[in-house]
Amino acid sequence: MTAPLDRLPDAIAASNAALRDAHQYDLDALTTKLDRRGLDIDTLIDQIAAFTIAVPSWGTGTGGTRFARFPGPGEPADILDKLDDCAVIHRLGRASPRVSLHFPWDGDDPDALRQKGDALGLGFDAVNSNTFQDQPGQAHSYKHGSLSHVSAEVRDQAVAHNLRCIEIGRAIGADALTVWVGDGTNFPGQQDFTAQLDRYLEAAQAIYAGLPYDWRVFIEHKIYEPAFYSTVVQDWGSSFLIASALGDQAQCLVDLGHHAPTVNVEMIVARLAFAGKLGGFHFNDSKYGDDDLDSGAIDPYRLFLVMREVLSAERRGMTLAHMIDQSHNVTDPIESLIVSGAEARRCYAQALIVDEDRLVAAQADNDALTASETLKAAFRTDVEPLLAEARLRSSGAIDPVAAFRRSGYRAAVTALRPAASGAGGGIV
Ligand SMILES: [Mn+2]
Repeated sequence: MTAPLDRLPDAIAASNAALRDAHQYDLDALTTKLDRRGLDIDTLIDQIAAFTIAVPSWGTGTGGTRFARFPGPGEPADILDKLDDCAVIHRLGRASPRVSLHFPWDGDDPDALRQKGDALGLGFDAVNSNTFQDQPGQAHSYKHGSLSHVSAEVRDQAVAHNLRCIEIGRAIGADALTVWVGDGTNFPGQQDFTAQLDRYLEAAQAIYAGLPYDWRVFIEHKIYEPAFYSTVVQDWGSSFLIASALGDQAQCLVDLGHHAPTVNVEMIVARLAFAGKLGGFHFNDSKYGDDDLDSGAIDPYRLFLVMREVLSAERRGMTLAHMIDQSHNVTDPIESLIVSGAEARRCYAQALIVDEDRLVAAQADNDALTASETLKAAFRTDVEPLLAEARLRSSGAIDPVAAFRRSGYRAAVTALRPAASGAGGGIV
């Protein structure tokens, strides 16, 4: 029997053969159009190929909500299965050569992780700690918080876990730690805001002190949930304050879904970049809150505007960690992660073709309409042929979802992997 991953090359070849002529026709048409603007197609394709985005190990299984989880067929049973799925995503989409791991969900065996990553040709992006959930056999509970807990024993336990994450991360070649805590309150008066932040900062300093010299720590904020009255690291202001207090190796991570619905997220990105404290992203999309929907599924224009700020920051020399953080409930997670990586690249490509000279001139003339139309002209451009060509040139699929379906990978792993339990809520 063909091993599931070995089904991909033939499927990619057959799928590409069927689509190649139409793709070339579309690419030629777009080349002609961009040529008129003086844009070099090969340069653009190289820039697009250089934009990569890490997939989250936890996103390869069906997420679920606090009501239920409805697992799909062939769900990964452990982190090694998850890494296989991540390899499928990258081999088809060519946008995600790295995986972001979450501990202790992903075990405690760096040698096994590294060997599997090497065998699959995958690297590792920022590692994530989890102090928002209790694990079997854990000495102290995080029910009432972790890094900001009133008890020093709980805080110490949370710090020790983060230090272990760094240790595992070093062993697998990662160079950053993302810290998100669920700490907060459900009732006014439940905790003192100031004392709580004091405790958080002291614990965060102990983690920071354990960072290797070439590592970064990303502070991730979130407006609410699981705490519904107040959250210790609730907004970019708190995140900036914390990252500033910790030092140069601490930066802010922007999860696109962690803000109030009307907040101007692209402006937050610009502000953090201005301050030199923008470290990375958790890409996803949302309609109401931390919905963790697929990137670009709800508001692709906002994703494009965020990507303009990303590109601007990178053009000024900043190194940003691009990661996906999504929960897939009604789709095949592999397909969602392929499409989400492509959507991020699409908006990045559209940002690359913005007529910046025209935009700057419009701004200088207070010509708001031309400024807006300049952005929309780039956003309206169908850059799919550029994305497909970037994939094709690196042995990926012109249409990665079509190639994935043709491969029969999901059916093949379903036959091999045990059926997943639907019990309990999903990830948060
Ligand atoms: Mn996140």
